[in-house]
Amino acid sequence: MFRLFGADRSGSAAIEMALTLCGAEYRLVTASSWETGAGQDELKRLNPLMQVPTLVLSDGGVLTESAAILTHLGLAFPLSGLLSQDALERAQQLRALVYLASNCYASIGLIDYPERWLPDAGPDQLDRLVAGARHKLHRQWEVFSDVFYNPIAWHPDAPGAVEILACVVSQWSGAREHLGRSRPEFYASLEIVDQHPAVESVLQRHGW
Ligand SMILES: N[C@@H](CCC(=O)N[C@@H](CS)C(=O)NCC(=O)O)C(=O)O
Repeated sequence: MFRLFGADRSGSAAIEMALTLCGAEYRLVTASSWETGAGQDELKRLNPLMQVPTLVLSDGGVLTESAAILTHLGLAFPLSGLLSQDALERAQQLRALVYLASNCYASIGLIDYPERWLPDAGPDQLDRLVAGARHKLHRQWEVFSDVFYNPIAWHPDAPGAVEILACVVSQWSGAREHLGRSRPEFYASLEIVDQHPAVESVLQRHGW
């Protein structure tokens, strides 16, 4: 039994989708840095960054970082389809997962909390930083589409770790709308991912 620390409309949605594909039992603990409540102290103890998703494994081990969690689940549940059994295809999937986490997801952290990067800045400077990060985020999504929207790395009809993480992270900061304009074919393929039963039910639960 896994325990997943998460919050509505957060990255924990991707791990809910993955656990569903694994057929794994899990208990959801609602907790985050922005909602005070019973779970917050435990989240802070498990993950000093107080970020979600944070996953507690059956032996009590703690996993953070979406790309690491999805990779672990893909390896631990080979029949889930989260990761390919083909080594070369899997290599591209690992590249795509790390790309999403270190580029697109990281930009969201900057957009949500610009004061962590510029603690002494005034509102105008923070607004400029957010606008710049948002522009960079949209460019990062264009590059994701240009590099990974191909038959080796991208399988919208049978979503795995990459499609799931892309589906969730693209919900934020106008990424979907931007892709709809700049990369319409990739955007349409994200909508196919959205319709997979394991994905759709979680999207609905999160109000997306
Ligand atoms: N590098 C982490 C980022 C996780 C993250 O930033 N999660 C957000 C929610 S989507 C969060 O908990 N932010 C709260 C905070 O940083 O205080 C990952 O890939 O999982």
